[in-house]
Amino acid sequence: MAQVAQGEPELRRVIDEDRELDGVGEQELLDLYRSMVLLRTYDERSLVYHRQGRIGTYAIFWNHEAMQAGSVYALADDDWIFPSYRESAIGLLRGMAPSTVLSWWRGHPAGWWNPADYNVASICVPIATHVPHAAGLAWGKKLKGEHACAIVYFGDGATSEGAFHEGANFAGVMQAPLILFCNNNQWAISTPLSAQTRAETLADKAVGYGMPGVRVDGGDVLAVYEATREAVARARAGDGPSFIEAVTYRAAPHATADDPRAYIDLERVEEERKRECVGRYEAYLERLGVLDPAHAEGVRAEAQELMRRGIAQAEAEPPPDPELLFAHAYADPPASFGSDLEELRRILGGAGG
Ligand SMILES: Cc1ncc(C[n+]2csc(CCOP(=O)(O)OP(=O)(O)O)c2C)c(N)n1
Ligand SMILES: [Mg+2]
Repeated sequence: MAQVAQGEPELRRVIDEDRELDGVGEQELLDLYRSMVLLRTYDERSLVYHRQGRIGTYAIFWNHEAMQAGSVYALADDDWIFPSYRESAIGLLRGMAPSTVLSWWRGHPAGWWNPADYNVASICVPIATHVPHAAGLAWGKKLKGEHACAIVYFGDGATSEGAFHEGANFAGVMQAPLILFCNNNQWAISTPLSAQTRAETLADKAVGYGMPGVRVDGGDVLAVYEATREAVARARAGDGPSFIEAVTYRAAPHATADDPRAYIDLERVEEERKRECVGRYEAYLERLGVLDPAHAEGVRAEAQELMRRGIAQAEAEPPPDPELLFAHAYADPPASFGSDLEELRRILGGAGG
């Protein structure tokens, strides 16, 4: 059966094996730690902001930080990132302000950015539809003779979508410099992996597209980094796309609107929460003598402060003009738009601007 357990031997690991990676010294280890703490803090604060009514529905990514930080660390700044909603805050690792991502979750236009400013595409909510976009961009890089590659993030559920197959096949056929990064958290809202596929592993799907597939422990930031670094090297060498299956288990609700107690294995969640990825990495760094409590506290305090400023900035944005709801859709807008907008302004009154 396709259901996979974290203890399975074929998952690539670094932390639990106490391996050290070539080219990864103290500074690199601490950079990765800072990225993970930034993401963890973003996520935990966002849940609080949601409960306080300060942001809308939010897709929690608690315990997905190793997958996001480890993979982005293997990229160069001119490589492109195509996130799904689960990676909403990944732009922070490219210097995007927290207020931008918080504004996105507030449904405010200040949450839109120009993808070319960060080489980070828009956050994709329709499952897997960004996979062909990423494949196309990567192919374009190849056609232009540029050395940059692209990475696209999606979940286990996305592998059942047509767009995933189209994008993967296209990347394979065109030998596009693309990394297909699957966060296999074993749930697509309430649909378990066992109902998603009869394939033994998701990485097996790579064979059908003529690309290598690798399975890593998604809670091990260094294993993720190592696998992505290899995929990036392949892409740059002109050897085409790679598929990475990062295996984890969703340790939080799908999103703030979800109550997983109706379907999830709560004992398993409890186990996963004990083995969460930031704590595992901290313990590894402490074993190596690279991280001490004062340094860790400093990194956490810096991230907390960034978030405090981020939410204040997002909340200070003036209300958006309702006209934006109608803009950018038609070259010649239908006549009814004018009266619709007038009605909307009337309903919103002073509140809508
Ligand atoms: C095309 C499409 N169909 C359905 C949905 C509703 N939906 C939102 S999240 C989700 C589950 C996706 O699961 P997975 O791909 O495993 O990603 P995860 O949320 O676990 O990161 C679904 C079905 C959607 N957003 N887009
Ligand atoms: Mg999933």
